[in-house]
Amino acid sequence: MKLLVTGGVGFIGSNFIRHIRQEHPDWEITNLDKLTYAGNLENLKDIQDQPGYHFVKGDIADRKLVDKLLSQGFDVIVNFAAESHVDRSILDASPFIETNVKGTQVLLEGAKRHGIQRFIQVSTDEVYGSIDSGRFTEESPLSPNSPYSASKTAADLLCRAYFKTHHVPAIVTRCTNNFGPYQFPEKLIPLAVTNALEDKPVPVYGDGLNIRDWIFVTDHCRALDAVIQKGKLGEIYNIGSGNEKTNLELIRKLLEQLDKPQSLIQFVTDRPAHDRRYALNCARIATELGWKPAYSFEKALSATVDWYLKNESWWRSIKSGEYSRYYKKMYLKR
Ligand code: NAD
Ligand code: TDX
Repeated sequence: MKLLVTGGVGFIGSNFIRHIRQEHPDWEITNLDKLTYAGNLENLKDIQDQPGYHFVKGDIADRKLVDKLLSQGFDVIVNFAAESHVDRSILDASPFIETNVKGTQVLLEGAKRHGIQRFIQVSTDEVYGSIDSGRFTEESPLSPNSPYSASKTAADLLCRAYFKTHHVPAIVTRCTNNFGPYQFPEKLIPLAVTNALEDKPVPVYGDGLNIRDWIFVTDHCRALDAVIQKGKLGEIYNIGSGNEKTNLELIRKLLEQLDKPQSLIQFVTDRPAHDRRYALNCARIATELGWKPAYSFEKALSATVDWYLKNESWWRSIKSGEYSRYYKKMYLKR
């Protein structure tokens, strides 16, 4: 099996590549990544020289490059490459349209021309928008509220259109909030843990009562592995673990685990159009593919906190770079 993984240097992509190396050592992986602020080669340092793994620096929106690469012959494309942070999409949506929309369209065209057997689009639960009670199924209407989620919705629907129109064998997955090792510290869990370790305030948007369903990244990778092997072409699969927490509950738990005072919590101005709650019905992937989450939330959260404690140089070097300019822009005005 020959896989083209895009955005594989980022948080989920790097965990996915590590998972596939372990579970399917005979699968060959080429990783196409632009190395944006979120792409850190350190994330795959242990794998970079292994046989059967190849890295290509480049942009998924670069048609010529994608065409040349796909002419090498691949069975599967797994598209993780994206601008992935909601707050950045509020500051400037342009790179989100370029990568998430145009980049996905370029990959779909390439898949069409080069006879790819499976195209996995890593979409998100955010395409559905917010739900106060109940759970979204794969048939629920799409109602994105941020430029990030609108760009992911466009990409998600392009997959449907290329499947219907051109028979590109696309499958879309919509997962809830991931956490785990190598997550960039602009996202809630690593931001809270690393700020607390530095005795800095932990910003909580609005009243802190927004709810997310948190899934350990390895469970998401296991689900994608099942979709590659057994997913039905043209299908959509919700992926979640039912660990619903308010942001405040989660941050309180993290501060407790780190033995840091609750007074580090700092309420700040809310995110515009802040989705109140995400929740998915994941019966389809359970019934059709036999996937269910394997990790308990408590254990996975402790393992994640331990990882940040043991890998201080990883996050400190990120926090002292481009990130520090973003952080000032994002939080000093709040
Ligand atoms: P991330 O920001 O950590 O990583 C994104 C990666 O994509 C980086 O390595 C970056 O360099 C690369 N990239 C960006 N633009 C590119 C381009 N034009 N060409 C090639 N590479 C490019 O993101 P993540 O959290 O790992 O998310 C991965 C995917 O999963 C995204 O598509 C995201 O929408 C989706 N997703 C994320 C979550 C979550 O909780 N993090 C949940 C559901 C879905
Ligand atoms: O400092 C913060 N304070 C805070 O209260 C940050 C960074 C976030 N929040 C809140 C906003 C959200 O309610 O915490 C929640 C989680 O925020 P993020 O980590 O930014 O994630 P979210 O906006 O929910 O989106 C994530 O899940 C779906 C990923 O970033 C997306 O890529 C994915 O599609």
